[in-house]
Amino acid sequence: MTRTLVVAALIAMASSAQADEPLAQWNFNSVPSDGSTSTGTTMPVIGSGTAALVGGTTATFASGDASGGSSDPSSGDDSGWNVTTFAAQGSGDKSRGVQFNVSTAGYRDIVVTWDQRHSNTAARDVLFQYTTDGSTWIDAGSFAASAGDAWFNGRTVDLSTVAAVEDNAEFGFRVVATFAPGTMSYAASNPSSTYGTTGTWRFDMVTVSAMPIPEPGTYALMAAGLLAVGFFARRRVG
Ligand SMILES: [Ca+2]
Ligand SMILES: [Ca+2]
Repeated sequence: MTRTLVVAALIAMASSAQADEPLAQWNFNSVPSDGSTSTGTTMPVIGSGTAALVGGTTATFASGDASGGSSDPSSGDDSGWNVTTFAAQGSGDKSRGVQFNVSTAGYRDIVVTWDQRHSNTAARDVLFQYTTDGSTWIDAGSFAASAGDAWFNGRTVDLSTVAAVEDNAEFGFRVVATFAPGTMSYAASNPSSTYGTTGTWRFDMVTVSAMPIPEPGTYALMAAGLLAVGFFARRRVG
């Protein structure tokens, strides 16, 4: 085997040992299942973390299957977190929505995905913010609904190039309503509707994916492997 092939094999081994995995996930479905979409939980179904309302929003649980549905494979007792009581028109830009806190200690390559239903009168424009210290919020992604009464599944913010969110017990993110770009007012999700504070955003399958940071021993093994490859390559040449 050539040195290049051995190095490639070692890298492949290292990569396959660190597949991206869900560090935390919320599906908002009752545990145990109770046959009612108007009941659910804000406890994560995978991993640990907290879900909270931000800025004065309120929430109930409602169907994750209706209006086309989220990507939650559950059906029947499939709930979403139904958030309302948004800011009055022209006020509270970036102030109301939801917040999730998940420690990324021991993990890197953080990617956040979620499904989100917009009601007709809910804010069209969505801002994703993250924190690395629990108090300062950094804008990192924006989304706009193209319709109302519709789910937008798989919204994704890839933070894998942001070193500060890795291995950080203070990591958290928010999804908040924001003014239409270049204006001082909210646009409605349905272009034929008027923005209203009682519009709803419904969340499902909120997921933080990450890769485990290799233990120091893994690096040592890889280094030893690479050294051995170099040693044998040199012996062959010599
Ligand atoms: Ca339920
Ligand atoms: Ca669900």
